Amino acid sequence: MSAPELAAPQAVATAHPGDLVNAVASVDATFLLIFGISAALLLLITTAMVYFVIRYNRKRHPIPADFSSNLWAEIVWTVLPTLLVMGMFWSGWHSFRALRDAPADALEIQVMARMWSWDFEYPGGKHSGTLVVPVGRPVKLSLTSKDVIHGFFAPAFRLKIDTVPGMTSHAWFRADKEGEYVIFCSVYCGLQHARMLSAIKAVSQEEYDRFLAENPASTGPSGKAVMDAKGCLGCHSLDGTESVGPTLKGVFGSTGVFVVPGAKDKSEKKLVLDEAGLKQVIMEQRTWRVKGFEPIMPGYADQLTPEELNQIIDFLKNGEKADSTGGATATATPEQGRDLAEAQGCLGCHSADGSELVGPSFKGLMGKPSTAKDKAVVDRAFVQAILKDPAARLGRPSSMPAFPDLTEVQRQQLLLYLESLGAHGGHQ
Ligand code: HEC
Ligand code: HEC
Ligand SMILES: [Cu+2]
Repeated sequence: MSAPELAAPQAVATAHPGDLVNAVASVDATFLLIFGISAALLLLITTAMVYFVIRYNRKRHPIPADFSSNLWAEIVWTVLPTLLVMGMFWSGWHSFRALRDAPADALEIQVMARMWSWDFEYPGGKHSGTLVVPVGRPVKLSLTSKDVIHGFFAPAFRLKIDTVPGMTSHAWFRADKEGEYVIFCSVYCGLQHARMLSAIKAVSQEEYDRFLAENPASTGPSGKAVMDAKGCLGCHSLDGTESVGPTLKGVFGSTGVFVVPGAKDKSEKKLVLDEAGLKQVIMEQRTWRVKGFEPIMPGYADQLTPEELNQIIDFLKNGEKADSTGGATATATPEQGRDLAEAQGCLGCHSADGSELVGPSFKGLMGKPSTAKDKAVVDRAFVQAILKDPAARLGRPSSMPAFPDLTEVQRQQLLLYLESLGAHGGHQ
């Protein structure tokens, strides 16, 4: 990654005649104007002062002149400063408007600040920790904060805006040159404030499109559509409520407890509902049934194509936001986990290299005794629990936030990532 540069983006062409002034140029012009006037006044006043000190010292001028008023002097020193101040105000107002009024065709991106990282959400629902934008296109930011007040500061675009919890503020900019521009947090927001860095990455439109497509957030929940069409949703909810059948929310990766209804043998059979398990449950004409439910679910062997089955499993696994482009089931990888840890802000508090930030480093964390009250070893179950409710798992309040909205697949990605950083005392 090349070092973020602070240079002003060049105005290559005014692709948007609507934004009369380029905001960056306008802010700079105001700055120069105010600086110029101040410098001129400083020079003028200092020169006059030195001149008067020499010209009118007591030796040369033993008897002071005595006069009570001078109409012209009063007019000049009232009117001139007023004009100067009004000129500065007019220029400032002009650039303020240029900074405020986003062009109507601007690309809208949601910005969420939190301790101690940035989250950018693009149209369509994709998230990232660095702000990727197409070059030449105006970008409108809607900014807010999850916890305390932060400040979005992108000097290259002369933007500095507070992000306030419970309030949405707006800003816009346009990168006219490809490159990377640094983002700081400008409001002191706690321990890791100084590390709350990110960047605006201005790329070509094609590269931006590719970036968005990399992990399409929701290109239509085709797995869900299949389930709707095949009637699954008549018996199964997706929101956690039980109906005729158990809810399918969070079913992927869970362990189902099955029995054979009416059989003398009351033994239970446990089945992990992963790809293979789900396939069995959905396709086979089963005698064993989820404990506590009626045996009314039909077998779907002759009703679902392998493609459709894949789409359903894909949906159950990844939810609506997952890739559903071709029924190819996405598998969790440590790299996805790393990206997610960055996007979710974990890496603002946890390092990957063994250094201590606010929280313990992820490096070698798995298998280590935790900081929890019961000193339990950090294993998969521990991480799952701490993500859901840190205070409950740790047995005391903590600055580690809860992540209740992660999907099962996302938690798997994070686990794989943690495991990829090695286990405590483990072999590497
Ligand atoms: C007529 C109602 C009905 C329909 C239609 C139906 N199911 Fe079911 N399903 C059930 C019932 C009842 C159970 C629990 C008893 C059992 O194991 O069959 C169940 C169990 C399941 C389970 C196991 C859940 C768990 O928590 O262990 C899965 C997965 C499942 N169904 C998926 C599907 C899919 C996918 C479809 C559509 C292709 C579908 N079902 C259609 C009624 C239905
Ligand atoms: C605002 C800072 C912050 C963020 C963001 C954060 N954590 Fe933590 N985390 C902590 C702190 C502090 C602890 C130590 C718990 C304590 O002692 O209070 C901790 C503890 C943990 C532990 C247990 C380690 C141990 O030894 O007890 C795990 C695992 C963990 N975090 C994972 C994550 C993951 C995964 C994410 C992102 C999804 C995340 N954290 C986001 C601050 C944070
Ligand atoms: Cu901050």
